[in-house]
Amino acid sequence: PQTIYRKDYTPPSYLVDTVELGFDLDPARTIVANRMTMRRNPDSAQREIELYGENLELVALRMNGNTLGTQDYRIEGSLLTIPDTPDEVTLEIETICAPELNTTLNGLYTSNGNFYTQCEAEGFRAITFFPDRPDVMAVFTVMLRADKEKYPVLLSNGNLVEEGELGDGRHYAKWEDPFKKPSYLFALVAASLVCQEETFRLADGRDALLQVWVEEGNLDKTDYAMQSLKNSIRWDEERWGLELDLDRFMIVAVSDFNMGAMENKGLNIFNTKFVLANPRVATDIDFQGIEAVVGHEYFHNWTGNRVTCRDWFQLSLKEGLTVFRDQEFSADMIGTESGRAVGRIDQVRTLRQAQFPEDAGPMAHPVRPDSFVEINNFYTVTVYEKGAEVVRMYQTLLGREGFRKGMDLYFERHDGQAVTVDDFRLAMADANGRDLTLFDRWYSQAGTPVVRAETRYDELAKTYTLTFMQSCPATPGQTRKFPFHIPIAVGLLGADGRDMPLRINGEEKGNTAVLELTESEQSFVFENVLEQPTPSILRDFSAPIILDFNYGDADLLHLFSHDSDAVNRWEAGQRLAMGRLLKLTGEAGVDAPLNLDDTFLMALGKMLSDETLDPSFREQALLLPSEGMVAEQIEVVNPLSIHLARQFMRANIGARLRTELLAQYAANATPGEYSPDALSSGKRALKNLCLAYLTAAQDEEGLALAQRQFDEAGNMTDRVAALSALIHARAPGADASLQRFYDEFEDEPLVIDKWFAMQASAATTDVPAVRGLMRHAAFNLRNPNRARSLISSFCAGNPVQFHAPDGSGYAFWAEQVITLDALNPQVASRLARAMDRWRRYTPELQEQMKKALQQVAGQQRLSNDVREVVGKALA
Ligand code: BAL
Ligand code: ZN
Repeated sequence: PQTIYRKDYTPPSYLVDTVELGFDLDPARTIVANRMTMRRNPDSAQREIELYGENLELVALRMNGNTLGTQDYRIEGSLLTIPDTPDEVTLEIETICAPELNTTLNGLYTSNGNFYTQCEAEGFRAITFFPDRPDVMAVFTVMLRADKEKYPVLLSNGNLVEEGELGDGRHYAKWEDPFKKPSYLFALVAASLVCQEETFRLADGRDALLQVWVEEGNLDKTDYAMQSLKNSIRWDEERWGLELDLDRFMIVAVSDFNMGAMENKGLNIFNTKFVLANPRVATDIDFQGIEAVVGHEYFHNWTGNRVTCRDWFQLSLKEGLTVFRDQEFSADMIGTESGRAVGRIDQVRTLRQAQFPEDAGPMAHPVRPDSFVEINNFYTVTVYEKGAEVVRMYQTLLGREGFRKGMDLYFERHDGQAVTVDDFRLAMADANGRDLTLFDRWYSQAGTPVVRAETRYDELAKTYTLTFMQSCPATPGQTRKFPFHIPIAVGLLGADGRDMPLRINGEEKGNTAVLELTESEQSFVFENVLEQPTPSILRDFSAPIILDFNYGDADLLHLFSHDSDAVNRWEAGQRLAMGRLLKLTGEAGVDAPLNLDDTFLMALGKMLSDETLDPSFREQALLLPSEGMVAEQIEVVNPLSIHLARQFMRANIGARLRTELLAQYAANATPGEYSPDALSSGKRALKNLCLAYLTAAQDEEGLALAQRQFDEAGNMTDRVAALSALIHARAPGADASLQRFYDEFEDEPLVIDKWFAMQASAATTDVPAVRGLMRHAAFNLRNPNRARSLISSFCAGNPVQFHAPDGSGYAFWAEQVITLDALNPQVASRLARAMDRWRRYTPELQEQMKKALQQVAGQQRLSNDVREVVGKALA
């Protein structure tokens, strides 16, 4: 397959001013008429019109009224080229496609008999021939025609301008989007749906119509999405001065969807997972996800749609920025400092769990990649979450006000344009009179920087010197790295646990100083330091780096008890736990007896029972690093040793902190009506973690509590937590409870996804058991949520069984990647990433993983998506 390089970017040869699309919708044979007015781009040296089209039957092509024959144009792969074209052109193109045969869920497809589209990144070319690239922005008018009984609802972007009957049972609707947009933001829905709607007064006094569309039977699950949408609109007005620019804003939920959701202009299409919720079927985490994703897609209206990307290498321009915005939104919705910190801890966990491994593996790429084979493979944690960290660092370096000035300038300069991450960086720099040249390296260099810290206290001079040395490991295609511009927030704790006032070069810095690293080695001298301090480095996780500092246990215990920065307080606990997990893993690997020290357990116990702290924070502080995170710290990974070590630790916590766990289980009950607010969900999280530890220890009372909680649960959060605890503890009631759960929620697909996922990730579920679940009547490989709930949960979330010594997990993986690839390359390619880190396992496992990778790579017919992933893994 062909690699596309960022350096090869050239402007489009033609610009499109207007597009009129006519759809005669039929599942087997949809006719698309496309009429577009185009003009030569003065910025292009190219003379030809270039259009992209895939899986389309070309029926007619007319230029300025004249029909073109096959001698007038060329088609090579997906590129249609018309040479010798005049400066101004009207093209009329008629094509046919078959939505019901489209299992890729890219372009126009059917789901439960309804029509939906997904065009980002390059799905529009499966709908009609078009210069399908984000820097071609046009004004769209869309006419939809379909059977009225089957598809009573006809939606597209922008405003509804006309609708009516066509006779013979068909009807039509005409939509106009007043804003020019790239083709990836086009959408249509033709379906039998119902909606919750509301008019909402915008800050400027206009009324907007808000709608949440779902399949019949789901209207009892739309309140939270609607509320989240209203909160998002209000928040964007208040925090950034950004208003909704349309009269109508629609969200449509569809159960077959590759991504989480899509920000099509005025017509967001969502995976049902991020719309449908009520206490009976959705967990606290689901509610949080809905708020975040509804916010995310809404915020794209400015960061993505009004200002879009020049090319797909710039994807993080909109994604990193919009993730940052949705993170800030969620934090502001909680509204407390400790709630904000807990959200930040979740973000750090995601980075370490998923992004750091990506940055250290075969698919490592800069936030702004230099090349790709398949752009769909670059909707990654690096582009999204590391991209959000990069945006956050601007705010850390410039302050909140300075960052806002940069955002204002960015919109002032670039509204209506397709731009680059350089443009964003320059807006930030110019608005603040700062030179941010070096900051570009966060976009251009892959890999997680490692910052080693050393300290020296001079008792006589009363100075404390912090020296930092930064480096960054080589990544594919990038051997040499240059120093990054890294903000490191630092505090110093005295022996009494309080923050010391900080002074550097005679300047008072308050309790937290943001130090700026720009060189490979730099020292900072704190003055007037009256006693040897304990350093709290990288407060609030001020940069996406690995901090290499040799903390002793005493320092960590001190920070765990006292650090005023909640993120670093949590971090101290994680370091204490990680040290012990690594030691236990080593011991488990040689069958040595396992022991866990009292000091650590006492610190955990004290934290658990400290009721001055939010339950949600205590839950975070007690949650151990995952098996995957432990694996990242080890040179030669044996997943079984890690699992045994971590299980030993969990069981020990359960047994030796039994009294405290039972007490906190009782103290954090949330009687009364369910509410997904931060305090209640934090209490449930802590309570359910207590339950997980007690059952991990096979505590009889704990097991009885889990069964009772399952039997009596009034909400899905408590029900799933109890059932998971029963399954993982192999409790006698686990099987019967699983069956009851299934029977009760058989008609709720999102709950049945949980049912599959819980079983897939249990260490007792081996490959034959997964195959058994695949034969279950409710399993369906074509539905991405369902496929992921079983297959991905097993391959990526059940390390012990996936890495079974007999290689059965890898053989299963290869088989599923190959089967899925023929249906849906995007889903297959995600699953293929489960092998990213294969070179880090024991030689025996490596050999079998390599064999499985080679088996996939050796397939004749393979999508570019999967070929790129396995090819890079084997390279
Ligand atoms: N743009 C693809 C889905 C999302 O990031 O919102
Ligand atoms: Zn996004």
